[in-house]
Parts: sequence; structure tokens; C-alpha cells
Amino acid sequence: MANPLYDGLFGIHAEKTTAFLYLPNGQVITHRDFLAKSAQIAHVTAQIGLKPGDRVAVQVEKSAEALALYAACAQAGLVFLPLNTAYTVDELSYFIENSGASLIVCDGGSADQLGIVAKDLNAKIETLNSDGGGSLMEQAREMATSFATVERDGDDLAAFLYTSGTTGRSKGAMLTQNNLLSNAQTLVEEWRFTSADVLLHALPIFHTHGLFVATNVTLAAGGSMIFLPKFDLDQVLDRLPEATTMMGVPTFYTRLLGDARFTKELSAHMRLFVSGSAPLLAETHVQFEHRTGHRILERYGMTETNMNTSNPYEGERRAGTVGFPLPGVEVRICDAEGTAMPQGEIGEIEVRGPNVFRGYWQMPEKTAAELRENGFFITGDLGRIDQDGYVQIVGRNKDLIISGGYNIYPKEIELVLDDQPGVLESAVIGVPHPDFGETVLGVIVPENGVTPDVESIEKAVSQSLARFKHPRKLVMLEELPRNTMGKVQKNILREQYQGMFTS
Ligand code: MLC
Ligand code: AMP
Repeated sequence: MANPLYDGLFGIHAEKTTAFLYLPNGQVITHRDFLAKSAQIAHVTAQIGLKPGDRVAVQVEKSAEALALYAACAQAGLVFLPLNTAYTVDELSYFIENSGASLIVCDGGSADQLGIVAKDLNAKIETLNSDGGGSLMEQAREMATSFATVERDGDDLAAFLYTSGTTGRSKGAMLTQNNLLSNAQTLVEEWRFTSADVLLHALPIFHTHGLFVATNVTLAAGGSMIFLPKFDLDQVLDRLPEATTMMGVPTFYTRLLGDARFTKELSAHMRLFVSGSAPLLAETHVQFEHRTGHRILERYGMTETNMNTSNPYEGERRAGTVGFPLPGVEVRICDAEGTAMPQGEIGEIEVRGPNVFRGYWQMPEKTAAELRENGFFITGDLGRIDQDGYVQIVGRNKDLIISGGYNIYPKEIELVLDDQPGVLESAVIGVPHPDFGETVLGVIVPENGVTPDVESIEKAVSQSLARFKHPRKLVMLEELPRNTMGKVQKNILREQYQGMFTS
């Protein structure tokens, strides 16, 4: 194949006049029209002078055009780098500089600020607005509707996704064409996707779940998507009867259950609800089945690996577990040295397979620390495999908070808090939250005799960090609990504040 990812997900539908995207305004985009649009965008990238392997940093609202830009990058052999729309200019500057992006595509509203970043870094900039307007599509509309697909190898890079780390510095996870394609094809089989499926798509398309799972699986199966801009409860309830499948983070399901309009009748046409990106509480699982008759299928994945395990389509979907390793994926439970532990014991989850990424962009040391020479990736998740082979995630060996499916690394927030006047030190922890699963709490130790100004601290945080990372509350403590080695005992803080948002 000339370009496995493009051919396998997009090219196969080139002549199909069947529906691909159902938009909220009633517009239906066929596979053929979608690919014509993406070919036009591919021409724009070529005209700008981008070459295969160049990075395209994208921070735009969810739209058919934004998705077509992903397809265009695949066809033109470019590396697609989607970025959370909540990121501040500070955060974006780092990603753009670190990746060496040649092109930035952003909303018209951020063009001025990002234009300065682009100029500094010698990158081109184009705009794409949520309604499809902006300079990218203005140029695209003048272009031919077919584009000669650029030849690529399965091991060539297809995407970078930035993921934070315990040191607070984000790392660009390099994903190859084969990483993405193999995982999508496996999931089509495992979850029985066909061209008859209509997926209710309410996830963002700048992360693995919404882009490489929901979208790629639908594409690989030749199905269609009801493409909503975001998770809006009313819209989801309204469109659910037309769908056959839905994928979401646990917050989607708890919000649905919190609404009396969500009934068995409303989901009668559905064949599958998938949950992932954060732990699904066993009680949500039970409540959901009770209300709808459907058992949510929980699976486990990561930015670096796409999907690793899944509960079975047929057979018992066991609450509190993430099911079995996917075909071709090896999962083992190890000690810190990488020695496999006996069945049933708790250790660190390691995974190996065609889904596992190539490494972190220009960070060989970080890559070596997490990706073993034998190909196993150290996930940082703690788990066990039960006697029936189900994988259970019991905790994390990494200082990470997952809020509504978004990963938040405390270090990044602590660095900002520690920098504020009157703050001696800080600790950021995750505490249970009824809507987001976990939320961020900042614990601040003031300098002797000083009362820090909370309002100005919050202002500083909001200038540098995306909204979803902001502590929902800041509390003051005289000192942080530490062990004999001087390490902050976050477990004690978590215990102390665990009821802050739930009771
Ligand atoms: C939005 N806010 C969040 C937030 N999302 N704060 C904390 N955590 C989040 N996840 C902010 C908003 O900016 C807003 O700020 C306030 O919280 C409440 O807004 P909302 O309207 O209730 O938020 P909403 O837009 O509904 O978003 C919630 C959400 C969304 C859960 C629908 O976050 C979402 O779609 N999450 C999915 C994330 C995802 O795709 N993860 C997959 C990662 S891939 P204010 O100022 O109004 O208070 C991965 C691998 C794998 O993990 O295995 O899949
Ligand atoms: P990300 O880096 O955003 O890809 O997030 C990956 C992390 O999300 C994993 O390392 C897990 O900690 C967590 N995760 C994903 N799916 C699940 C799940 N089903 N249950 C519990 N945690 C999950």
C-alpha cells in the first residue's frame, strides 16, 4: 500500500456517496464529499510548501473541516498534532516550539496572539473557525478535489499527541501510521463495528479517545457519526435515538444517568456504549444497566498506546475491570525492575504490541525510562490480572489526576503556585468529585507571617494554564506532611480532603 493509514481509513471510501457525518445543523456530509474537502486542504498544505514528515499544530473547534484537516495530513504525509482548545498561549507556545511545527492552524480568535508565536518560530499560520470559515478553507475551496496520496510507510509518523509528565514538562508521543491503523482495525473486529453503525460523537477530537478510537474505528468500518461539537446533555438525549453506538468518558454516563429523560426507550436503538479514559465506578455500571438494560463496555488505553484492553463484546463485561488484552497486545504485571509478577498480584502494568508508540519526540532519556528495550511500555498504572484473565486497574504509580477524562499532572500546577508571592511551597492533589470523577485541589503553605492573595494566585494560574487544570479550591496549611525522606505524603492530604466536593 502506498499510504497505509490514508488508504485504510479514508481512501477505501473515496467513491462512496453514503453518509459519513451528520452535523447539528442538519447537513449530511458523504464520504465522497468529505474526502474531496480533505484533498483540497492537502493541496493547500502543499502550496504552503509543507513536506512529508512536517508537523501541523492544530488548535481549532470541532467541525467537519477540522476532521478533514486530519485526513489531509494523512494523505499529504504530514504529522498531525491536535491541541486541546482550552490550552493557553503559554502552553501552546511550548508545544509549537518543541514539535518544530511548520504550520499552525488556529481559530480566527487566537490568530493575533498565535501569529506572534508563529513569527518567532518561523512557522506559517492559517485560520479555521468553528463554522468552517477562515483562511484555510478560503484557499481550499479553490483547489482540485483530488490529491495524489503521498507514499508513506507504516512505520512513518502520523501524529504527535502531547502528554504531560511528572516533571511538569510535556512530551510529544510519536504515533506511527501502523500504531493507529492496527488499533482501529482490531477494535472494529472486537466491537463488531460495521458500515451500518451510527456513532454518537460528543468527545473532543484532539485526544486519543475521540480521534483515534471513535473516529478511526468508524472510518475503518465505513460507518457514520452524529458529529456534535461537544457533550451537551440536551443534544445527546435528542440525537441518541438515531445512533447505534456511543463512546464516552465516565462523566458522560453519570450526566446521562442524572437526567430522568434518559430511559430504556431512548436507548433502545443502541447496540453498544463504550467507556474509557478514566475509571468507571462499579455503581455507575450497575445503575446504567438497571436504567437501560445495556452493560457499558469498559476498555483501557493511553495516549502512548491507543487501546490496550477491552471487556468482551460477547461474554461477561465485568464491572471494575478493563477486560482482556486486545488481540496482538501483550499485558504483563511487573515489579519496578520489569520482572513479571505471579498471577493475581498487584504491580505496574506494562504493554507491548503494534499499538505502542515510537517514543517521545526528541526526548531519548524519557523514552528509555518508559519504553523498555524489549518493547514493553511502562504505563505508570497499577493493576492485577484476576484468575479469569480480566485486567483490573487499582491505582497509579504516577502523580496524575484525571478530571472528566482530561489528564492533569500536579507538578505543572505546583510550579505555577510555588512561583507566587507569599507562597513557600504547594502540593496539588486529586480528590473525588461527583461530576468529574476527580478534581484538582491546591494546598498552599504560606511563607512565614504572610497571607498570600488567593485572587491574584488564581489570576496567575488562569494566565498560564488551561481552565480544566485550575484548582477548584485552594486551601492553606502551615506545613505539608512529609515522610522521613522528606517526600510530601500526598496520600495523607488526599485522605484529609477526600470529602471536600462529595459531602
Ligand atoms: C471542562 N471543564 C473542566 C473539564 N471540562 N474542568 C475539569 N475537568 C474537565 N474535564 C471546565 C469548563 O471549562 C468549565 O469551566 C467547567 O469546567 C464546567 O463546564 P462544563 O460545561 O460542565 O464542562 P463541559 O464542557 O461539559 O466538559 C466536561 C466534559 C469534557 C467531561 C464533557 O471535559 C469532555 O468532553 N471530556 C472528555 C475528555 C476526553 O476526551 N478524554 C480522552 C483523553 S484520551 P468554568 O469556567 O465554566 O467553571 C485518553 C486515552 C483513553 O485518556 O484511554 O481514552
Ligand atoms: P492519557 O495519557 O490521557 O492517554 O490517559 C491515559 C490514562 O488514563 C491511563 O494511563 C489510565 O491511568 C487512565 N485510563 C484510561 N482508561 C481507563 C479506564 N478504563 N480505567 C481507569 N483508568 C483509565
